[in-house]
Amino acid sequence: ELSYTPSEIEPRWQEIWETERTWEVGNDEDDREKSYVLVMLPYPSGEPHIGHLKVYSVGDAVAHFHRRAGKRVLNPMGYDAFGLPAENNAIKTGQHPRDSTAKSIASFQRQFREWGISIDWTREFGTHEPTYYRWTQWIFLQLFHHGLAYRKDSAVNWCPNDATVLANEQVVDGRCERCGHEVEIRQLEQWFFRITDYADRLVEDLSTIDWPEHVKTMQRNWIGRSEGAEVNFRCEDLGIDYPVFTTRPDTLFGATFFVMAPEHPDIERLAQGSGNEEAVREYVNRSLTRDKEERGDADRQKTGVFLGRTVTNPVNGEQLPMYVADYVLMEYGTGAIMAVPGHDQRDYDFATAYDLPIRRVVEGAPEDGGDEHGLPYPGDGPLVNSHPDFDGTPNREALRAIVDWLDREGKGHQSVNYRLRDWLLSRQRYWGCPIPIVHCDACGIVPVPEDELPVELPDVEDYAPKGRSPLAAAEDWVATTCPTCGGPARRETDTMDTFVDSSWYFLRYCDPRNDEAAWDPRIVAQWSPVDQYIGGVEHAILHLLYARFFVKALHDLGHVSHDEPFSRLFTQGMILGEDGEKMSKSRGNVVSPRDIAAEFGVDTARCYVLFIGPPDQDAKWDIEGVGGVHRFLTRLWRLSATVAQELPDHPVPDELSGDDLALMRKAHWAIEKVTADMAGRFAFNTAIAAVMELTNECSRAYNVGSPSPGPLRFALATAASLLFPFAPHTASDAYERLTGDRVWEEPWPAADPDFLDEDTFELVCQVQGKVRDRLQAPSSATPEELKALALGSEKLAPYLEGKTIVKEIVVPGKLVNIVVR
Ligand code: ANZ
Ligand code: ZN
Repeated sequence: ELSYTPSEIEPRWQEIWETERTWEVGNDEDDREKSYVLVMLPYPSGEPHIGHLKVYSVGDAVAHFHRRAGKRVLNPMGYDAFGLPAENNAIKTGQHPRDSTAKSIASFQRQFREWGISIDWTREFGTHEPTYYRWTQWIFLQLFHHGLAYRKDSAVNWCPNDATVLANEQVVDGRCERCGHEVEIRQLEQWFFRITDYADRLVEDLSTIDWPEHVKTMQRNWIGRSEGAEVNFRCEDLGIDYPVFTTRPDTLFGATFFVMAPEHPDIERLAQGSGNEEAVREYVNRSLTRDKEERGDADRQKTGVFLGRTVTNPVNGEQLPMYVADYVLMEYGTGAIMAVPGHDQRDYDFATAYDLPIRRVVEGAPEDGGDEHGLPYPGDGPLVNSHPDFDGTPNREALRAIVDWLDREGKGHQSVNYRLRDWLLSRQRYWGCPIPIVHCDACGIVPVPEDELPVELPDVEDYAPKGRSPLAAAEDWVATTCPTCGGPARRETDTMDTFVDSSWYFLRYCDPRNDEAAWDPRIVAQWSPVDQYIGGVEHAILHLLYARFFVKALHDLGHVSHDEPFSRLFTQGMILGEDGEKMSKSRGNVVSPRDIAAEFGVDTARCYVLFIGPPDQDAKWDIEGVGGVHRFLTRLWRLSATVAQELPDHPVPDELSGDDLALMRKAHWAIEKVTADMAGRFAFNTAIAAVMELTNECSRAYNVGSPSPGPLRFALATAASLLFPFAPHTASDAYERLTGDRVWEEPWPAADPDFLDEDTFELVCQVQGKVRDRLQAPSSATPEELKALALGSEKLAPYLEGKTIVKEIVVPGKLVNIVVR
């Protein structure tokens, strides 16, 4: 009895791939089409988990499929080694980040090899290596020289626990994305990338890439492009114009009050002398401690305080009372709004709470809700109660006319607003890429000359965060000379956000050992863009937006020729614990890929994480299912080994019948099914299921002893060949036993149409709209053929006799209706 022993099979094949450097690919083009298949690089903190196994199994299946489809595949690997996870892990375990990172990287490397992932190891790097971050610094300088990296004093998100600033993208529900601590607002000098310059293109170009719709929607919402107008409201008392941003200038005649954000710099001044100073000050102080998400929440009770002043509505001269209220945010628009309670829900809630007038200026009824007057009404319709020139005019038309009028009068203009803010990239942390800048008293901010890069991260004794960067303590390193005047200067001590490192690594993979430049543009052009990018949906906004921005900026600066990094994106779902909860140490439901591999073999683990369900969806771990997959691999391998040993190596005969024909048909059916599942929609689960079906047919045929050796060998070798992208070791072994060949050197199998059952459907045949027959029709039939089929039906004949056919209506794939007279 032959026994399936993954512990023997798997290392044997891994060694062949390793010593023969099977998965390496050079940069010399040949006549094959290129395919850049990339899985997001891991953060090396701790050990790889089951989610890693899944995502790299997905990537590997795609890479293998493309290779065997005749493409030249680039499938590299690296480590996103800087940043908070690595540093926090280091602080927790008391090791220097460099050591703990190196240890984690070694663990990832070992497991990638043990999993048999087909990586081109010659291109590997960690983003913390000076040979890499030298070029991260170089890119920073390119952006700096073109005004796309700048420093400014601003209110920033501060995590007191991690003692660092956070980008807006890293604040979730008012809390630090990493540690969950509540975020505070602090006023600090920080470095920014001018991503807002690219807001329009980042929205528009989404239409040029093949990404899941929900990811595009998340990016669109994050960028939050709004078209509207800026309109000036004058406070006559102070003689100051306060502009507001509105998407609805058509509702200007419905403005009944005016609201400013608590952070608005003029609040104190406005309240002065109103008799309301104390209440205003108290309200402002209270608001500052509330987080933004909560303030923006539509359902929250609206609060505010009267400022004791009015502004003039530019379209009708009405005096509108001014309020301070925390539902208006300082970061958006101008930090002040005109309130139109008749048509905006938040304004309506505020007006009801403070007994302010509500006026309808657009006709129409809301789809749901609204008060007894149908207000607030957010929709479109003709204007009312506005101005004789506009009343009766459709509001969208009036909107344009009103903006033109404002423009002519100098009281406003068309404007586009974005939710997106510039990318705050500086961090007061140790474990990151140093910002290549020095500060000189005489010359100010001076970039480090390119030939002095990299600015290496010095070793420090104490790398724990304490409010200023730990680098500030490395005095020898900080003290330097100014590249411009030669006088004494100080190095910038902040480091870069780790998202900077991962915004260009996919370019470096193309030309990873280049020490003259970040890359050779011709080599990058040859591989780019990434054809298939694979990773977690948690990166839908941050990483994917930043990388798109980098590529567009580098494109504009002439460093790359493409301007979208990832043509196609796949986001994989999570593997949940057996209890349906997210796997976590505290829940005790964590499954370790090493344990599973040790018990069942790597191929079982790989196959199972792909078989568990559609790979873009979350799925529950199920140990029974693991056993099922293991039995399937065992059956396939054993049968292959047995047949290879027992049965002669006959070719498939030309004339086939009975079980032989059935088995050949099944094999070709499986080829077609797996190919379609792989090429179209990443349906690895149904692809594996098809190989299981084919294997079962082979077993059945072998057990009843009916098929000839040729067809059985062919069907089994086909099963192994189709299984290869998912279980490469087992498949290679089975295939070699059956054919003597290496499966990865074989082209992807093609289904022979002669063996494919033609697809049919049920054709409904009607006369005068009444169903008279149902026939099986080939899916490929033309409308003419369908008509002919229906007209030939015996059941229709009595209804057609003696009649004249006036019309035949054909609905392909469904019915034929014959109209007679
Ligand atoms: C009058 C109006 C009437 C508005 C109406 C809406 C509906 P989006 O679409 O998200 O861009 N707004 C402007 N600045 C704001 C701020 N800093 N804080 C809170 N709200 C602000 O939203 C634009 C609308 O949000 C603007 O248009 C403004 O209210 C409000 F029937 O102006 B609107
Ligand atoms: Zn100087």
